[in-house]
Amino acid sequence: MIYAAEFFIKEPNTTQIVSMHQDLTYWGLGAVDGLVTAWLSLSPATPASGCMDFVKGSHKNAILPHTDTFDQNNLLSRGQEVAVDVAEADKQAIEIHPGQISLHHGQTIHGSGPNTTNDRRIAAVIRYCTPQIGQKSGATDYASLVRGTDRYNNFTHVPAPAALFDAPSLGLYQQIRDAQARVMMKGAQKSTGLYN
Ligand SMILES: O=C(O)CCC(=O)C(=O)O
Repeated sequence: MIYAAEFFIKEPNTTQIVSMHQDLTYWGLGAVDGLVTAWLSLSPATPASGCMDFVKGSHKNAILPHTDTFDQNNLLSRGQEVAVDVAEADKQAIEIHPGQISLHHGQTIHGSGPNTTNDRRIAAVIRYCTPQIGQKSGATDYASLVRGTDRYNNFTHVPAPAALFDAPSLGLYQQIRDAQARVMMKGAQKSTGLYN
């Protein structure tokens, strides 16, 4: 199933970063193996343009405590940062080029630096999950079946949009976003503006 699809765009010569974090921290899905992010590079992702840095083997950790920084310079919803010191030597920059993907587990510690180049750094991110996992907070959660059969019914199935920007699909998108934001922003003292 596709759990989420989004763009991570850094404009040329900007300071925005993604702090080191584990994706599963605030998603309400628990510590699960059944979720992987495919990060598709649509422009060169290099150390200079702010490619992702990963901590090798870090997916074997539990979900670690995170601190909300609410830093406007951070592309994450609450500016969350893993509350452990990650040594520079433990970060592995993964340089990839248009058409290539990297895959990361939901507990892998990762982040990225600023884009210091004259080109946009653009990634299309697709988060795939197995139907066995599901929202643990009790809230309704959503995913799109892309192959096989869902025998678990943990997610409300999202159909493909009937047409580009058609009103019912946009309405459903807003409903999904609101539901996921409520889980993701639970307990947050404020917002970085990504979710109201
Ligand atoms: O695009 C980035 O720099 C970070 C993306 C990210 O954290 C993710 O896809 O989980």
